[in-house]
Formats: sequence, C-alpha cells, structure tokens
Amino acid sequence: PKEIFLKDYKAPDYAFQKVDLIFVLGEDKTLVTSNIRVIPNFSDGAPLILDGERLKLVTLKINGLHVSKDNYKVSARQLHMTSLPTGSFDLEVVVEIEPQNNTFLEGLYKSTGNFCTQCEAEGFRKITYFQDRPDVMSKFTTRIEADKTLYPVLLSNGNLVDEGDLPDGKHYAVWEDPWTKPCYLFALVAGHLVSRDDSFTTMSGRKVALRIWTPPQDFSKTAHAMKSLKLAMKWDEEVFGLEYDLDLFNIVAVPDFNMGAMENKSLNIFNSKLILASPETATDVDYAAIEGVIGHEYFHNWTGNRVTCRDWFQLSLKEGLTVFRDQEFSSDMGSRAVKRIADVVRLRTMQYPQDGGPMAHPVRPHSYIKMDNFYTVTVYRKGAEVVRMYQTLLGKAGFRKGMDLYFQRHDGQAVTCEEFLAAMFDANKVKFPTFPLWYAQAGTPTLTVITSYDADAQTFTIKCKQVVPPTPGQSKKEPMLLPLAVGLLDSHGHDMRLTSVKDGASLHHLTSADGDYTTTAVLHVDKTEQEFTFMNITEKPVPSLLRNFSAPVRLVSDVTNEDLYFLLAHDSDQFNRWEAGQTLSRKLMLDLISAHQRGEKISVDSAFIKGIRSILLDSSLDKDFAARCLTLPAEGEIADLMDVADPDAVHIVRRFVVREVSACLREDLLNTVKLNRSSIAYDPSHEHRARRALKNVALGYLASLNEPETIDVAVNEYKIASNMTDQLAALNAICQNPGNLRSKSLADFYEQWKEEALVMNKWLALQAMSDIPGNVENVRRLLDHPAFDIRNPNKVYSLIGGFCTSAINFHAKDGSGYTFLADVVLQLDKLNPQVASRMVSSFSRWRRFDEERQALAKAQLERITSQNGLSDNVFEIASKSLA
Ligand code: B3K
Ligand code: ZN
Repeated sequence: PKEIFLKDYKAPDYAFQKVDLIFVLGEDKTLVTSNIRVIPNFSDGAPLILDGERLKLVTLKINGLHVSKDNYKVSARQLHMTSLPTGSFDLEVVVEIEPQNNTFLEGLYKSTGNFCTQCEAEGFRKITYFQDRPDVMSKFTTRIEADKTLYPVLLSNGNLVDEGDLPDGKHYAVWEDPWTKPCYLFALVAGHLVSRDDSFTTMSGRKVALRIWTPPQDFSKTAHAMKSLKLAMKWDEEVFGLEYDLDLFNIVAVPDFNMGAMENKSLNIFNSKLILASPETATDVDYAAIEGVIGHEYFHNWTGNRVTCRDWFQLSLKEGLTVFRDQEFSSDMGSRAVKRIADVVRLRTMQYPQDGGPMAHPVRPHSYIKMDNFYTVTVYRKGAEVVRMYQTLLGKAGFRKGMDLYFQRHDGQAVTCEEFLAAMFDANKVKFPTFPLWYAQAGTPTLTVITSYDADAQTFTIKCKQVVPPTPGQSKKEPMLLPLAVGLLDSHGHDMRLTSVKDGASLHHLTSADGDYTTTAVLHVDKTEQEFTFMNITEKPVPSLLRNFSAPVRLVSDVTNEDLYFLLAHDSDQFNRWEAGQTLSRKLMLDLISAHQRGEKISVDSAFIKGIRSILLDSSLDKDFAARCLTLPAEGEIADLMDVADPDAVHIVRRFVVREVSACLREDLLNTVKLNRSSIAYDPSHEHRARRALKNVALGYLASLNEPETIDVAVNEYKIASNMTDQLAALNAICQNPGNLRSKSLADFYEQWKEEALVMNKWLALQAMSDIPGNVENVRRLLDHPAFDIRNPNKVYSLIGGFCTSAINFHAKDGSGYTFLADVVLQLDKLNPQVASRMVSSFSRWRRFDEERQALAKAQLERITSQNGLSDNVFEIASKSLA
C-alpha cells in the first residue's frame, strides 16, 4: 500500500466547473453518467487522472466523441487520460456499479432496501471516475431515475427542480445544488421513506423547509431530532451570526452506516441511532447525543461546506472546529460544567491513549495510507481542544472576530489550518509563535507545576515545566503555548482578586474583559521551564490550576490531598471541583493497586468516604454534576497511568473502592434512590435528567454489594421503570452480579425489546462490556444470536467494540480475548474494511501490558498482517501497531 504525505501536496491539474450526474438505479446494476465541464488549471497539457474503484467503465466521451482506446488506460484505482484537447472540454463518463452488493457501505449502497450514499473521505470514486479530492469544487446537478413503487422518494443535494413519471413504472427527479462543493459532500437517497416536516425562519426572514426522513415505522421517533435541528439553526445565528443558505434542509436516517452521520450539503445522512428516540427506547445519553450530532452536522454547513479543506490532512480544520461548535451548543442547551466534564473524560479515556501509542499523530497528520483511519479522536477531539485554546487565549469576543474574518476571507474556498490560524491571530492583532506546533506535534504534554507562597513578599509563585513526549516519527519536541488558567482560593474558599502577575521580567496587570478585577488568570506557558509570580497575595492560597481544563495536558502538581478536598468543597470553577475529586480517586486507586500488587491488605481512608458523602448529601449541587463527581475514573484511565498496565489489579481495586463506598454510605445511597425516583411520566428536562443520573449512579453502587436488599431495590427499579434510561440502568446494576437473576433479567429484556434493533444493540453492548469472568465465550455465542448481524456496523460496535472495553475480558490472561478479536477482524475485513479497521485498533496498546499478554497480542496482530488480501485499512493500523 502507498503512503501519502502532506509535503507532497500539489494543486489539481484540472478544475471541474460543472458536473451533471444521471443515476439510473436498478436491482442488478446501476448506471451512472457524469457530464463534466473540465477546465485546465495550468497550460502544460497534463494527463487527466481520475480516481475510480470497483467501477465498470461503459463509455468515455470528450466533446461528444468516443475517446480512442489509445488515449486512456484503466487500472484498479484510476482512469488515466492523455492527448486531451487544449483548453476547456466536456467529458462524459458512463459507468456501471452494483450498490446491492456493496457491503463496504461507502459510495452508493443499499440499507434495508433503500439506496443511500457515503462519500467522505474517498467514496465518490466508488460511484464514478472523478478527481476525488476536496480542493476540486463544482456545481452539481443530479437526475435520479428509479422504480416508483420501490423508491417513491428520490433525494439529492440542493433544490428539486424537476420531477415526473417515466414509462415502465419508473419516475425521476432532478436536483440542483447552487453552491459549489467538493464531491465528498455529494449525496443521493432513494427509497420508501416518510418525512416529518417542519420549518425554520432564518434571521433574515427566509422560511426553510425542514424534513427528517425515516422508514414509515420510525416516524414517531423523530420529534426530538427535529427539535434539536431548530435549536441548532437558531444557536448558530445567535452565537456566530451564521444563517442557513438554502430553502430546504433534509435529513435521512439509515440503519446501516459506518459512522455517526454525514454533513452532505442540504441532505445530511444519519445513522438511525443518532436520529430515532422515544422515552421508552432511548436513554438520556442518547437524547443528548442526538442533539449534539444534529448540531454538529448542521454546523458543518459553514465550517466544512462553505469553507472546506484543501486536502485531507487538514481534516481538523473542519472537524476540530465543528466539534468545538457542537460542544458549545450542547453546553448552552444543558449544563456547561457537566458537558465539559463529559468531553474531558472522553479525551482522557480515548485520545490520551492514542496520543501515547503507536498510532499517535498530530492534529494535522503528516502522512496516511488510508484516510478513513484518520477520522480519529485526535483529529476530532484534540482538534476541538486546540480550537478551544484560541478562545481561551483570545476571549469569546476575540474568537468571534477571528471566525468572522475566517468566513470573510475564505467563503467558497478549500483551505488549510494555517488560514484558520491566520484569521484568528490577524483579527486580534496577536502572534503566538509556538501555538502552530499544536497542529504539528503529536503526544500529550505533561505540565508539572510547583507552587510556593512568600508571606513576607505577599507573592505566590507557580513554577512550570512542560515536556512533550516523543511519538512515532517525532523524537524531539519543542515547547508549545499552553494556556494555563489559574485561580487562587482564600481560606474561606473564596476566589482571590488577581491584580498582577510577573512572567520572568515583565509584569502584567490582570483585568477581566469588562475592565474589572479578575479571579482567573490565563498564564501563557510557552517555555520548557517558566515561573509566574502573583503579586499582592495576602494569605497563603489554595491554587486551582488548569481551570475548565484550559489545555489538553497531563497536569502534575504539588497540590496536597488536603488542598484537593478543599477544592472539591469550594472551587468556583465547577470543572475543577470535579477534577479535584477525580485526582483524589486516581491517587487513591493507584496507591491501592501498588499495595495490592505487593500482596498487602487494602483499605479506603475515611477522608475519601467523607468527601464522597458530602457530595451525595449536598442538596445545593446540580444532581447531574453530583452524579459525575460520584463516578470514579474508569479502569482504562487508571491502567493508562501505570508503568505496566495490570488490568486484573485495576479491576479488583476499583471494584473494592466501589464496594467500600457502598457499604459505608448504604443508607445515604438508598435514600438517594428513593428521593430521586422518576414520576410516572417521562420528563426530558434537565432537572429530571439530572435526578435520573444521580439515582442511577446510586443504584449502581448499591447493586455492587450483591445483598438481597440492595438487589431488590435494583429489581424494583427495573420493574417500575417508565423509560429506557431507568430500565437500562437498573438492568446494568443487576447484571454486575453473575447468576440466575442476571440471566433471567437479560432474557426478560430481550423478550420485551427484540423487535427494536436499537434497543437490541444496548442489550448486546451491556453483555459484551460485562466484567463477569470468562465473558469471551458468551460474546462468541452472541455472534450467532438473531439480534446480531456482522453486516450492521452498529451491531459490531456494540458487541465487538463493547467487548474490547472490558479490560479484564479482552485482556484475559489466556489470550482468548485477543484470539476472538482477531477472528472477527479477519471475517469483517472482507465485508467492511472501515469497520474492521476500527475494531483492530483495540490491539494498538498491546505494549502497555505484561510480557505474556504482549506475546499473545502480538501473535494475533501478526496473524492479521500475514493474511492475504488484507485491506489497506486494517493493514495500516495493524502494521503500525506492530512497528
Ligand atoms: N464528516 C463525517 C465523517 C466522515 C467519515 C468518513 N470515514 C461526519 C462528521 O464528522 O461530521
Ligand atoms: Zn464532523
């Protein structure tokens, strides 16, 4: 396989001014005709090289005449044309494809009988020959012909300009998209679908028709998605001044989809699980995810579609920015602190391991074999943190100025990350020379902070040291700008006024945006070692460091446990309140793990239990926030902090802490369940979601005790549950403990929900993720269960992906988990390389474990890479993991 490098970028030789597509959709074959107005970008008569895979070329014409066989060559991946006319010309290409046999789910394929497309990143080349790259932007028209009974609804991008009947029970529709776009934003849908219709009036008074399409039986489950869409449209106008630019916005939900959703111009296509919701079948987490992803895809209309990427290395230009935008949207719709906590947890548990492993890559990668492998947590989520840092450095108003300038300069263009950075800095007349390194250097920086108070001088000094660790291909790293947000608490737990800070020789006066004093200072840490001194600090403060997680770093500090309990109780920065609790939990668990490994008896100290209890009983707290504070760091996060990951020890210790907390706080937890039980009717408001979250965390603790009384509570909650949030949480609580009750409850749930595919995915995932001993065999058996289907990505993510999150079973000492995953990856690779490649990624951290496990995992990785006919997708991940 060929590796592609950012440094080799070359502008395309030809522009495609206009593209007219005709699709004749059929059961055995589909005919695709494209008419392209081709304009040379340079005058050197370069060959025209079109990408194309799995296509059967039928005819090829230039200016209406068949192209002679001597003047073109077709290979497995390209159509290579020479002896072209000078100047512009019309190219006509006709190809035949078989969407009904497309199990890769990219290009044009069928899902439950309907036609749909997925083109990003390089799927359009599976539809027709094209310069399949984002810097080729064209105006598209699309004519679709299909059987009218089977496919009554025909959709593509833009506006419907014509439709009508054809002979033999067929009909047609013609769509015209007035906006130029790269082919990865092309979309087509044909099928038996119904729509929920609504409308939105934009800030300039234009009425936009909104339609969400689903199979008829799902119509009742699209109300929440529609509500979310309208909220997102309004939010983008209010916060960024961005208005929708067409009179129609379509969303289609399909059950078979490789990722979450796709932002095709005016025709978003979504994985059903991110559209369909009813209280009975979807959890509060699902509701929030739907709102967030509807927002995300809608926001792409400006950040991604109107301004797109020059090449795929720039992916974070649109994804990091759009994730940041959807995070802010969700924060404004719900609780800002809780959203920030959830996002940081995801970053820590998913991105940090990637950044510390063999697949570590910068937010803007330098090379790739398969672009699909780079739709990563690094590009998306670390990318969003980079965007957030601009806002932390420039302030909200400064960030908005930068966004305005970005659109003013680049609307309609395909650009790079430099151009975004330049707009941000130019609009604010600043230069931060080490900030661009965030795009180029991989690895999570470690920021070590040592503090000291000088009572005589009334100064408080913060000494910083940053280390960016080496990563594959990057042994040496430069220090980069880390915005470090700091607050200082006085002995009452109040924020001190921060008036000035010395950075080396220069003194900075600190004021808030409105010119008043500030209580949070953003220090610019941009050297390997650096010292900041706060002046006029009248008593020894407790520092609150990295407020709101102002930079994606690993913070190591000399803050004591006593200080952490103080911060947990008092910090005005809600994120850091939670973080203080997490830091305490991490320290506690790591200490207990060492003790356990030394064979000592372990115990949880009473200060920790007291801290947890004070959160549980603090009625002034947002209950969702309290629920987060009561949730201990996941096993994976703890294992990630060890020199050699020991999944068994981590599991034993975490479980021990959970049981100790439960035993000590039994009555308080029982009360929490009682007091926060849902009223009979489901209420989606924040207040009620928060009550459910707190109740269900308490329920999980209680069930861990595996005592008749606490189990009865969980069984009762299961029985009276009026919604999926409560029902699933109760089932989860019960299923912690192996035995008859567990099997009976799982069977009961199955009987109730077997007709609901999305609920069945939860049932699969719950079993797959289970910590019960020897679960590999259960999961293997589930492969043959009617609720599973290896061709449906959601089911694979639930069962196989779910299994890999259970450290003790996936990393079972006998290697059975590794063999299982390799078996599945090899089977899956033939059907759907993108999904197979996501699954094989679970192997990538194999070097973190003990030698026996390393040997077992390595053997399976080698078994995979030695397979004939392996996809480039899986090859890239597996071989880089072994390197
Ligand atoms: N842009 C798409 C992702 C496409 C993934 C292709 N393998 C969804 C999103 O991030 O909005
Ligand atoms: Zn996106």
